[in-house]
Amino acid sequence: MGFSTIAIHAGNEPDIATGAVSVPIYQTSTYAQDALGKHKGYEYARTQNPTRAALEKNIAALENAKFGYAFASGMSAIDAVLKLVKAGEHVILGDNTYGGTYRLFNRILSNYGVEFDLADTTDAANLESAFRPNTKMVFVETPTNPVMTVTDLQAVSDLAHGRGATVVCDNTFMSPYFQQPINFGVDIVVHSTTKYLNGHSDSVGGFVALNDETDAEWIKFVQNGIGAILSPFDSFLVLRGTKTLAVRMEAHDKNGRIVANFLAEHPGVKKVYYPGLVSHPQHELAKRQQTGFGGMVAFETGSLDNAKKVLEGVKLCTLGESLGGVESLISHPATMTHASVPAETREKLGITDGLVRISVGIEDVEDIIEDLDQALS
Ligand code: P1T
Repeated sequence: MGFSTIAIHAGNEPDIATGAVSVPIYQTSTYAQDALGKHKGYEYARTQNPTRAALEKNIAALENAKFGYAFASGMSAIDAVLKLVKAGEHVILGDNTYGGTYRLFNRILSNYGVEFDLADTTDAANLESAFRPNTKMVFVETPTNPVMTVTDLQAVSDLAHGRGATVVCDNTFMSPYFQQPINFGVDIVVHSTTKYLNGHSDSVGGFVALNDETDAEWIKFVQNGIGAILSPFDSFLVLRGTKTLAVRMEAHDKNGRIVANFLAEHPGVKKVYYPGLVSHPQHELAKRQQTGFGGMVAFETGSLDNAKKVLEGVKLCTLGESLGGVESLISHPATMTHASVPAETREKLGITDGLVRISVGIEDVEDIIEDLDQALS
């Protein structure tokens, strides 16, 4: 079956009780039991909820995974995956990830004995030297937030599996429409569903998709045991969002390419970070691994002053955190999404004070270009 057919139908069977075509929001905290130990498969809503179960089936299918679990946020999904790692074990973390992911390792997990090192995962040799005897996991984002570097998922998976490590990929920027990491050997896929999967900037959520049954049992145990579950209403919203994922991603991609090319030629822009540009150092890899380039574009304005002029000069694009919604959002990674990354690491990665990030929406692209043009001038 094709992607859109799966997106529209997986998990979306008509409601057994009423025939409702749209999965109802089962807004309940508990379920009546027929007799002691006799129930319909639902005992308590932290443990099971039919709306959440429908979404879990849906996104797992889109990621080509057997199992899927929906969480209260992208961060809680990532945290649940890190519960596969014990004190004294080691994780290799891609050196550019969402700032909150870095903060989770650096400020929280480190307090519980989880060891980690940053590595430039775009370079296999570099990655190889980061392995330690106790390395349990390699965690990458591709393309990365915000400088859009691309990691070769098959190469990383081959290397990590040779060392007995699990590979996790944050697929938030591509969504399963443009990239299915499991097809390249990745073991676990995580998402912030807050972004493209929901797509309308009106819900915060996260997802874990995987094939290994033992790890899946543990993730499910953590989901219930810690309780950072996605609510029935948010599950409904994301389930509604994924039905149009294909058409939205096509539109984001079309606009993203046009905006990236416009910026690349603009005299006020020093550098553009977008894997769809032939000038991107990993353009060929991106073409191989992704079926599109998406709507995330970052660009260098040269200084904080220039960045401020753009960020405060836009009229259509909204200055704000987050991404992946239908509306164009513009942000300043150094002081917003990546403020928790040390200044010298930011500088090394290209997350300068002059860097601006746009989540290109699906408005008429001429209007987005006109807005950026007037802000840049
Ligand atoms: O915000 P939350 O749903 O908890 O997701 C965290 C997260 C995880 N992974 C990636 C790649 C992300 O970009 C994010 C959240 N990012 C932003 C809020 C942002 O503006 O970049």
